[in-house]
This record gives sequence, C-alpha cells and structure tokens, in this order.
Amino acid sequence: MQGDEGGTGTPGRGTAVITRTKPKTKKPSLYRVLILNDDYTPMEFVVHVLERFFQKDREAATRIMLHVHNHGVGECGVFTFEVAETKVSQVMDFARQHQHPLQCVMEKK
Ligand code: TYC
Repeated sequence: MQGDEGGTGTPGRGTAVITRTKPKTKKPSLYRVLILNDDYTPMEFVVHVLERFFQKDREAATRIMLHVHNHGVGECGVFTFEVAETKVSQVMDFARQHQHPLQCVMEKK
C-alpha cells in the first residue's frame, strides 16, 4: 500500500525514495580477434588485411603477420562482441573473395 516494496518507483504518502547517485554501469565483455597461420595465404595479403580491417600501420601489420607465421596464431585486436563479429566476417569474406584459406576467429578474453 505505502512505501515502495513493490519496486514500482512510486512512493506512498509520507515516504521517501533514495535515488541512486552513482550510475550503474556494466562493462561489456571483450573479445580477441585472432588470425591463424596456413601454408598458402601470401604474407603480403595478411599484411594488407591487418592494415585494412585493423588499422595497423605497415610495421605493426608485418610484425603481427610474422608472429602468426612463426607461432601459428596471433592477435589482431580486442573488441566488443558485435565489433569482433563484424571484423571476423569482413576478414573471412575478403579472404574467400581472393580464394585464400586465411582463417580469422574470435575468443572471449
Ligand atoms: N604462412 C604463410 C606463408 O608462408 C603466411 C601467413 C601468415 C599466412 C599469417 C596466414 O595468418 C597468416 N605464405
């Protein structure tokens, strides 16, 4: 009847509502976008992918590409779910268009 026990936000007569002062925020989960090594995709193509879809300069792109070439997998960037999904699709579509077997995946951090 009175008060806000029902959680409606509507106080009864003669009651007070304590409002939240600090806004309640939720940090979005983050996802790593990874590229995988293979024996066929040209090194130059991978460097181009890193420049085009991950805004890497040539030096950073080359370093990541060589890391993947030598270690099998490497990180292109860390993004929220939707952005990571979009990056993976863009890379996979681009690789397919050029008939390269390059694989790109995402994993929760
Ligand atoms: N291993 C490939 C080659 O020797 C180059 C390469 C690097 C392919 C990174 C994929 O994600 C990759 N041509």
